[in-house]
Amino acid sequence: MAALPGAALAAVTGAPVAYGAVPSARQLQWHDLELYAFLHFTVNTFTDREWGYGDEDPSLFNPSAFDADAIAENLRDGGMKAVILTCKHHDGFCLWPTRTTDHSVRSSKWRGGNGDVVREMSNAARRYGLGFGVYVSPWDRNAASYGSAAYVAMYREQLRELLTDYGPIEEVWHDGANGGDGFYGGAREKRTIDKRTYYDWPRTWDLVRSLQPDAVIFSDVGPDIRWVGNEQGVANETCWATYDPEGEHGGPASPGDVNAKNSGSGTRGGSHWIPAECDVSIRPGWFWHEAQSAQVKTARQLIELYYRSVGRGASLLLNVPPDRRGLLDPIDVAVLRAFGERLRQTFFVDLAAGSKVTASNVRGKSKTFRAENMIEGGGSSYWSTDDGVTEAEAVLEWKRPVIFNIVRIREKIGLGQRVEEFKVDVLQDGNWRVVGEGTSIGACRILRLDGNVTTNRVRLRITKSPVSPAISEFGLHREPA
Ligand code: FUL
Repeated sequence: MAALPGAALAAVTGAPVAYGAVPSARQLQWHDLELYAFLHFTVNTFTDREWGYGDEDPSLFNPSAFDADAIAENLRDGGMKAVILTCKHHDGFCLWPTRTTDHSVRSSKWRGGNGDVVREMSNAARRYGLGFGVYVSPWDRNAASYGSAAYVAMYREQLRELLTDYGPIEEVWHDGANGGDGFYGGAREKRTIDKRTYYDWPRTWDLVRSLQPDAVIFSDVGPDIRWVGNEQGVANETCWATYDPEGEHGGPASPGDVNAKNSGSGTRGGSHWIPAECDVSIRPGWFWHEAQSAQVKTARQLIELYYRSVGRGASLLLNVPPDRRGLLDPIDVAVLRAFGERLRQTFFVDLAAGSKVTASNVRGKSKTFRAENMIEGGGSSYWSTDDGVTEAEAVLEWKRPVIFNIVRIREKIGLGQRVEEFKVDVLQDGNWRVVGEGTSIGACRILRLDGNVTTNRVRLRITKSPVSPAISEFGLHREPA
């Protein structure tokens, strides 16, 4: 059959080819969370310690008023999208009635030995619309078998229980910490393991994948989510989602053995998509200590951390430890509420939405890739340029001036992390003035400007990119004073 007239002219420009490593479906889902909570809770809450030795009497664990719903409600009001519970910390005490050891809630007085913190917390999380994740410490200072193959089998069994019996799991958190000495069933000695080989991580991760294919796996080195390299809740100003981890002394990396100097920035052009997670506690310690109640971070400090983590393409994992009642401390709750409220006030209105948008180049002159896509929300569509056009600008215009102090930009990360440098300008008195600039964008880049800006024209300039940019969001917001 002859070609239809005009068919050659109508050749549609397809989507840009993905650049470098791209996120998996489970990572894309995780990117939407951005902000979620950590709950450090165990016998340490009652002994006032950070790392239990492993010889704690299980009857010490006896929260007087544990209320998972109340905790979940507080977290939701604080803007959290999920919660990760320390189901077992280094001391080995299990917050669920595991079949692998007696060292658990089953041997405590709490709920007459019939309680299950993991059950109550996971159910409550879902009731409040929060995802649920599990922290299970690979290091176990209680287990007599620690250091032998039998312990690794036990660790996997604990994961199997948690990943089978508690519904969908959002994230599985593998800590790299290992201090060596412990109770170990009464041996009270130092046990050293080879961090690279002992846990045989690839096998454990296969197990996680088979039981919870949608869960992301966190460790110092991924495979899905990487540690940011500090416990202050801060990513590098330039933070790539791509990453090639290396061991502390070079060579292959594994949990507990990573050159953390590169964790905050990632690797430009790295071969894997392994975005960073910034973990930090609202208090100096990870567990609740009464003596630290005067040192709870303020809502302003948390906001600052939000911009230095989420605002740099990473996530913020904020620890808010339950107290001895099994509730969040009222001081922490007040801070959480103020933090969540401030985020809502800032991001509720997007001033870009009411603008008229023009661009220096639109891919194939097609509606599919027009610059308006950046301000129309939804996130699935994006502005892109023709192949080979790696510098481009889009201008937003309003009839009446707008006032803002926050710029939020997102790339269409399904196509990889593309942009390397960008600038944001505003038109004032007939001249363009640079008000913000940056490097990596990725899932999210937030610029906090130097005070309020009033203008009726804003320009986004992509100034360096190896390939055509693909921008899914350009938002303008006003953070209250
Ligand atoms: C560290 C642990 O040693 C701390 O106790 C805490 O759990 C923190 C989140 O990770 O490696």
